[in-house]
Amino acid sequence: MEEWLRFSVCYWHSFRGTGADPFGQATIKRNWDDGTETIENYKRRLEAAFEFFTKLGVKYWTFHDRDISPEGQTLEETNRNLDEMSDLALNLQRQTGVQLLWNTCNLFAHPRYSNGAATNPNAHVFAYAAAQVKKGLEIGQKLGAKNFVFWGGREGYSSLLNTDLNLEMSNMANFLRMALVYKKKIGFEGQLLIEPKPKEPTRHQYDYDAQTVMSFLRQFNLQNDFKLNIEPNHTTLAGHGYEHDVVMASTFGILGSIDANTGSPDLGWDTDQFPMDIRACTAVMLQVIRQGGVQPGGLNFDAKVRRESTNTKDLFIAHIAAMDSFARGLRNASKIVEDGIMARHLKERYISFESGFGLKICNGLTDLEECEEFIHQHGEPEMISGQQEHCEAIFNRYL
Ligand code: XLS
Ligand code: CA
Ligand code: CA
Repeated sequence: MEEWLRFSVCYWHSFRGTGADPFGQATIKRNWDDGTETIENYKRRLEAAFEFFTKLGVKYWTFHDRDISPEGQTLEETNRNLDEMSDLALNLQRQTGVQLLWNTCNLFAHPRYSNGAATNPNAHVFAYAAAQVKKGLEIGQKLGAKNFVFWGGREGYSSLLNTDLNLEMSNMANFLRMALVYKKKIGFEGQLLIEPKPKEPTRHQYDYDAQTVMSFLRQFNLQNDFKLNIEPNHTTLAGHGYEHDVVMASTFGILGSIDANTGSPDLGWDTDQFPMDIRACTAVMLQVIRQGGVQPGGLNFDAKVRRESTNTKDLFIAHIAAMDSFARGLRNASKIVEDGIMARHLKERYISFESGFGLKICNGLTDLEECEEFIHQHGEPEMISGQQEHCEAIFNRYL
């Protein structure tokens, strides 16, 4: 059971305290947090977080570098802060047994990254971001991270009038290649993940959705070294259904982890809400079962309680109820797989490709002339129902 449901708490949303949220949403002030940018406050916050993970019984956590330690005046000072804070994190991990699902670098909040990090028109900023990722990989290795995430919140454009698309995207590929080389050099074994998102905070982001990132990776020959961290709230922001990118990425063998949250279908932005929709959780777990689990990834709750949910208890309820939703999703999905009714339906729909001329098409053994000849012999195809409503009704029986 546990490996199917490898839950992780996102430190950013639940614990980083009163710092300004890059999306302008308020972060609730908690009683362990005095709101200062001091190392003492960062330590208190981290200790509270591990107490929370332990009470919750969750086995994994995730963070951005800047969530756990303050930025200094220079890179040296910033890295010293990070060394000190990651020492504490390592101790807390050892004491509690909580492991790091992934860490990542915040390459989007600081004003230096306003015009992008890896895709910045200024080479100096590119170098800064690269130095930050170098440190991030070292910290990931130190804390035994199972994965390392790249989320390109500023990698995109606000106007095409001042943007060299080709240069920016090839720089982004070089940036990722440099990270890959360094990861291998230091022996960091975590899986590298890219998290797609179409927009917000940038108007257009290059990592638009799963299919876009897959073709980018192939274009630059990086497809064997990166997988995707899919966040369904980003998927819906890209105009797709909730589970679309999970299914898409998984179908092509590149689903690495899931930031298991949801948006508000009536709103058009990234609300990062806790996943409470059993239908959606069932659809995701169905795909997770089909691919045999997402390890070394997991289900990370990249979600925040609503601004109005001000009790510490709300933080517990949110995580517990979200875990329960996925547990129910897993149960439903496993029943769907066990019964095999939906799988039989799917197989039946494509039965014409299993033999005869259909099999020839599948195997790439025919051509346009032969298809024309086939039509001359067989005429108009029979109309076959897609039976969507029937499938929806069957699916509903499991919820
Ligand atoms: C923001 C993203 C971010 C990534 C990590 O929308 O979800 O939190 O998961 O940088
Ligand atoms: Ca996310
Ligand atoms: Ca998000």
